[in-house]
Amino acid sequence: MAERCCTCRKKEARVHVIFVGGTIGMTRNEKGELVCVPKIFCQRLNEFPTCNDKKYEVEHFSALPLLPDLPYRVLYDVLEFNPLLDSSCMGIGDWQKIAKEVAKNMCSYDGFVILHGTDTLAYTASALAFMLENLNKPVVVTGAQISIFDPRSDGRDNFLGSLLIAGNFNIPEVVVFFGNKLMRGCRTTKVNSDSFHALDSPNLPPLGKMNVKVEINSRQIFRPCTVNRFSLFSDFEPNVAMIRIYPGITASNLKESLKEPIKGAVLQTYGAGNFPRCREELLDELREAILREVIIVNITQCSAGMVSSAYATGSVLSEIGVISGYDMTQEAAFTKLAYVLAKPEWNLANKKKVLLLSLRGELTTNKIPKINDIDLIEGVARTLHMSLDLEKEQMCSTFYPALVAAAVTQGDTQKMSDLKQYGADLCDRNADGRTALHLACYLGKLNCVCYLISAGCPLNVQDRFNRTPLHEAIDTDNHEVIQALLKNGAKLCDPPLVQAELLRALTERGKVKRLESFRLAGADVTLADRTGRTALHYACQLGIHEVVEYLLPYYKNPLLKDELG
Ligand code: ASN
Repeated sequence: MAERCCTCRKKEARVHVIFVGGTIGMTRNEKGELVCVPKIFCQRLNEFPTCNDKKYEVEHFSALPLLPDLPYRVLYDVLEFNPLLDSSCMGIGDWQKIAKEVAKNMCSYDGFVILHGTDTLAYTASALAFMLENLNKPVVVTGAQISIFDPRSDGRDNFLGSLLIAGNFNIPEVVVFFGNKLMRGCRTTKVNSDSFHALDSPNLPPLGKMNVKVEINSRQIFRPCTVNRFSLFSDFEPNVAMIRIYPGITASNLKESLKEPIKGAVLQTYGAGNFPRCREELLDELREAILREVIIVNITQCSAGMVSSAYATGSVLSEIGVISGYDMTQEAAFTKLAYVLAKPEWNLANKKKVLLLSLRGELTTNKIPKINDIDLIEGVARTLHMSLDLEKEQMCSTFYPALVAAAVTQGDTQKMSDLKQYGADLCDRNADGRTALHLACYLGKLNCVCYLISAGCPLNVQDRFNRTPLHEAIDTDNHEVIQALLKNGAKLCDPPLVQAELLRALTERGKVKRLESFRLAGADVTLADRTGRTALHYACQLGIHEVVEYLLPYYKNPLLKDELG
């Protein structure tokens, strides 16, 4: 469940609805044409009892009736854009306006619903997915094929379903809810101009369905492995072209589409990414544009599937430097390219690398999927016929610590990041109060230590023996690990007398390396114990030369040095 807004009453979720335009809220003019009329939507919304529980009044919010199978009653307010737009009139500026409205209200609501025309809804959903970085709340985009005010309309179900999803589920993504299906926003495309299933996600199964039951496939939810705070990046490169290859396309047409000031182009090729390889003059145009640092991304014209280098007609493109767009929709490819091109901190090479990555779950690479730990958990759940969320949760809390520990032992930060993405808490403590960071420090796995620190794991956490990760690093003489811990705020928390006792014990055993580890971690090797004697006293008394030699430079007090002779 999304972290509830602290101002909310228990069991209430607050959703901010942004009405941008589109058929969903249109009415007919005197000529019978569908048009957006300002203010009508909010006024007439009150006519629908399913969208408005009049008995439940809360400030300026409208309330949905409480549904038996969903935990939160959804309260919502509506902001209407001015002007209201048919989505075919929308562009980058409108995406930015929506994103800014979401970002401005991020802390005050549990979720967002964007009411939008269907024609370019998939473009807006993809653009928002990239702009809203490190999103941690649901942003549900929806619309309708028939106005919500017509006697027969898909708009009411789409609106209601979107509100329920935005208020009841922890889905940190921009999603599209349409025709009872919940889909990842940057995977959707408009597929039908007549059907109530106007939008689809051809290359990714739905994230959920609203039939008799509301079923959310939590494994499909994209959870970024980062602890970065939500931020808005609303710049887009406006000079991005979409070029569709067709039989007989001329070199001059292609040249025209790629000419200055174009900075990037989405190339829609045949089938699995095939290009007329025999047309050298077309390849020359692409080569020339790439030389001018134009980034070209290859996607398929087919309504489903991905580009690959199965055919020579496809591999020729990667040979000349065209980037694979894998199975991205045209909407995702276009908005991703415009987003990546606008990033000032990435140079050309980095932009090309980032384009090959899945930033918001918008693409599937053709790497062979391997059976992973998560499949193992799912498999066990299925075998044991576990269906209740509570049972699964209990099983995960048993499995995850062991899997995280195994990943640390293997020094596999990718696995740790996968586990985190699936819900493992990397800061979890076991029965002894020990964390993955204790283990990583003990094993000297510097990469895991750094990963866990960046994932926000507490540094000075004490297990039931009062040992911190720093103690583990000292006891295994992992100096690099000690330094990484200290640099990020770890502290030696033992009282001075305890430290002095330890110094004495190490001295008596001649442990020079451990003394150095202890000193590096912040211990003062000149500390005196209860009797006023220091490690150097004991080293001299016992005649342990290497320890005396090691300690002497740290004893700045010349009198003491003299006295010890
Ligand atoms: N032309 C409308 C729009 O995209 C279509 C719709 O919403 N169904 O705004």
